[in-house]
Amino acid sequence: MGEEVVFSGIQPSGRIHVGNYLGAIKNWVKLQDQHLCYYCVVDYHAITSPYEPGAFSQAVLDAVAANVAAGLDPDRSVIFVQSQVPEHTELCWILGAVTPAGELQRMTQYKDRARVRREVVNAGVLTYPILQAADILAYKGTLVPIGEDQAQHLELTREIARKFNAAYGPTFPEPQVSFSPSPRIMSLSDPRVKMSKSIPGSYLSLMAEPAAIQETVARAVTDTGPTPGGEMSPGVATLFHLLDAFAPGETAERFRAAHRQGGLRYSELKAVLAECLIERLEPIRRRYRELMARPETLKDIVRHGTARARPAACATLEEVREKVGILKV
Ligand code: AQP
Repeated sequence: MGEEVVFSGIQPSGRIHVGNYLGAIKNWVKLQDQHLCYYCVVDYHAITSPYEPGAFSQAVLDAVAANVAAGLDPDRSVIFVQSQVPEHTELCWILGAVTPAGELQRMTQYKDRARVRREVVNAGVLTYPILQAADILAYKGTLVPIGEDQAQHLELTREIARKFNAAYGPTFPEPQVSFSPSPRIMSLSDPRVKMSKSIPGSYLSLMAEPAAIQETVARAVTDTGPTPGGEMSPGVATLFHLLDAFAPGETAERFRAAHRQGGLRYSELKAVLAECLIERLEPIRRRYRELMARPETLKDIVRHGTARARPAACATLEEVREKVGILKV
């Protein structure tokens, strides 16, 4: 086992998509061979966005199934659900006492939801990054594999760790970020924004059936007109990112050469990309279906992960409570 303690999380807030996979999960799978890895379905984060309570526990199991189907191994990695380890929320409260409120208001994700998406913003959206810091620091995480959209939150986690250490003595490492080669996959319907579970039409689900893959890829935005200097437009660049990730190298190179020569036919590119996606995602889809048919196995995975995560989080909390001066009777 390597020396890094890896922590990362995913929200059970919709269909897990190829952006989540290429930006995060694929990297998680690789890291589990070398390090102690904690991978968490962050359900308390997800309830800060509109959601369906009656379907929520199923959505959590669905996220567990998708991650295991994509290659996370419950024996090598600690796979668990945030709410099952209440030390995360307790640590969140304590860390809130060293977190500057102004920093929270500066977070792009908060500003985006408050202003751009015009949601009624609850306090949980504002304090979200403190809970994220608690998730990581409860395990004294040193390496955090995430997509680019989470980089600002991780920077705040580092600041919170520094502030806690300065106030109460050295306790937490400052976790480092780990980006995959595709840290930001853009939306298929609007390449100016990232692919996102909560934006219908923006994403391609990792579990999509062949017909849905063909349809989603066929609908993907390419060019809205000629690009200056024959540059690749953002929509076409996204298709090439997917091609690089899911097609054989020579296929991507053939289409790149066609683009350079001005002879790229988008319909052909999309058809080939869809075929590659169908083939490469088929084993994930099959494992996912098998797991979803066995809810008890999924619950066992969560129980097993919780039993491994909780002692580590409890040990950190005990140390933190003592340093902060909390009464022990
Ligand atoms: N488009 C993306 N490209 C690369 N990485 C991405 N991630 C998310 N979108 C992309 C990374 O996936 C991990 C899990 O994400 P999350 O579920 O915690 O939340 P998110 O980033 O907010 O994901 P979504 O899909 O956009 O969900 P909603 O719409 O619910 O907010 C993270 O490491 C993230 O960086």
